[in-house]
Amino acid sequence: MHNNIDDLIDIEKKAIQSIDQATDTETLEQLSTRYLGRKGVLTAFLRNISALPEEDRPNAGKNANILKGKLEAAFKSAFSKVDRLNDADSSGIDVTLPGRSVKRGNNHPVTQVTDEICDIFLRLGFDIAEGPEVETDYYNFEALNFPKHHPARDMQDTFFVSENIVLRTHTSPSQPRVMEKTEPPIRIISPGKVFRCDSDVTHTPMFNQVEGLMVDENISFGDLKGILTTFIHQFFDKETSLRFRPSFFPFTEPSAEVDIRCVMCRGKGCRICSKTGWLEILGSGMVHPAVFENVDYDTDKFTGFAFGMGIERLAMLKYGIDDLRKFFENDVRFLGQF
Ligand code: 2U9
Repeated sequence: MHNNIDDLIDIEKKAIQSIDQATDTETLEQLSTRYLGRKGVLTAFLRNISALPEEDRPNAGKNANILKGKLEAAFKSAFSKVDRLNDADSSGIDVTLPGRSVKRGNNHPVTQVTDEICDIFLRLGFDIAEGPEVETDYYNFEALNFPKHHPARDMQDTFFVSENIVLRTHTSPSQPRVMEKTEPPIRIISPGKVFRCDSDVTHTPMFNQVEGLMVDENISFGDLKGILTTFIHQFFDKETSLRFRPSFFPFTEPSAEVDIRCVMCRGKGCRICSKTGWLEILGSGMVHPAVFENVDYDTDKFTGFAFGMGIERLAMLKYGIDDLRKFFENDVRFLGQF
């Protein structure tokens, strides 16, 4: 029977050695029962303390309890070591290795540029008005003053679903829908996909637009210039030079296209700006009175301006992208750069 300090040292030596050598849970459980169990070696030592001479009892008890603590700690760490080894063995995965970092995705550059444009106009007090991609001929053409035989209405330019239903060729039709239900003042922008029967190096059958509209009393061409200049300075750079060039659209009169100084050659003339030094970036104008009459707005009281821009084109100019098709190829090496 164990009953003195040498016995304790002996128990410790043997126990620690066996614990270190154990490679599975079962062996460790057996060892734990052998040393710490009810009928275990250490328990027996503690029971026998009463048989020791009185002066040896306190030391023997203290040392036995210290050893008990040591063995409990040794078993705890041995069990967790064996667990880790087992996990790695059975699944083929070493859970102690650091994890692989997960690549984060990002929004498509067209979505990012749309959001950026919308944010600028939201800060200028505009609301977002979205509408259907499959539109009636009425909202897509008639309400916006397209004459009956306008070339845009031709099957060569428009995808017809049926005689009176088209895939919208611009996002402006969302706007007479709002105007029919809302009295001025209104300030809205309409982002979204549009569809045109056109496909070559610089045209895709689907692309994205943002069209805008502001109507109130006393809205002038000066307001149009102010809002669009602010937009361009925020979207590109506050030093960007721009010009308003007369143009024509059925839904605006007078109409103007807006050019910025070429972002590539800064006005010297290059391939991108066809040697003109200028790049066309959006169309605009004062809303044609015929459009107001279609939505029952009082043309003596209200005036307004409208504008429209192609998102892919703006994204190409802002980021120096040379090929429109890159937006539609879904190559992560391209998309991941934004
Ligand atoms: C209403 C009245 C008028 C919206 C406008 C443009 C000029 C324009 C094009 C730019 C490039 C489309 O993507 S693009 O091909 N848009 O030039 N859009 S004014 O005029 C409206 C809108 C709504 C009620």
